[in-house]
Amino acid sequence: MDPIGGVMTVPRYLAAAAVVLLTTAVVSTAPAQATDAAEVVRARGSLHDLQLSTTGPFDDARARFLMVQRQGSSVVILKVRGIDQSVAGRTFGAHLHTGPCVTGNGAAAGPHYNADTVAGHVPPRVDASTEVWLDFEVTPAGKGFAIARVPFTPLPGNRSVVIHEMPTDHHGAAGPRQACLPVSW
Ligand SMILES: [Cu+2]
Repeated sequence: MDPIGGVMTVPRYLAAAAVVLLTTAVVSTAPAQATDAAEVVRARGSLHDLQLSTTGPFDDARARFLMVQRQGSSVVILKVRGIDQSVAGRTFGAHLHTGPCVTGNGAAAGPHYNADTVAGHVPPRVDASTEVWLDFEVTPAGKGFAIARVPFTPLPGNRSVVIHEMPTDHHGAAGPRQACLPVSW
């Protein structure tokens, strides 16, 4: 596991399954018993600007989000495109936050979704196993891709993926909030 980027090694079959789900128009749920079924959460659309007073690299960007929850763990994928190519090669922090994605209001997204906090642990552990960290490096074509696997299943709500200005550090901090994608389920 890379504690900085939050991108963990994912079993190849899981990554392949997740990519297929993300790129296929038709959703097919697992055919196994109900107890073994996967919950699939999807979101897509233009990013909402959280820095309205300045021009930013995500002003014209779009994103797709996929989360597959199964047997107590989740595989989460974030794909971003339309990023300004001037930031190619830079890494940006991104996380699942508890609150909604509201244009111009970064605070509305609230703190990171943290499974330890949800479980009532004080203080909560903050790392890529208790939170969904989706840092990505921008390609020369202005795209970003992140995949993470976490040993918990985030609870439903009106939530958001927030993209920050910096890579995520050991404390989970990544600088000012740049843009967000609404994720509700
Ligand atoms: Cu964040």
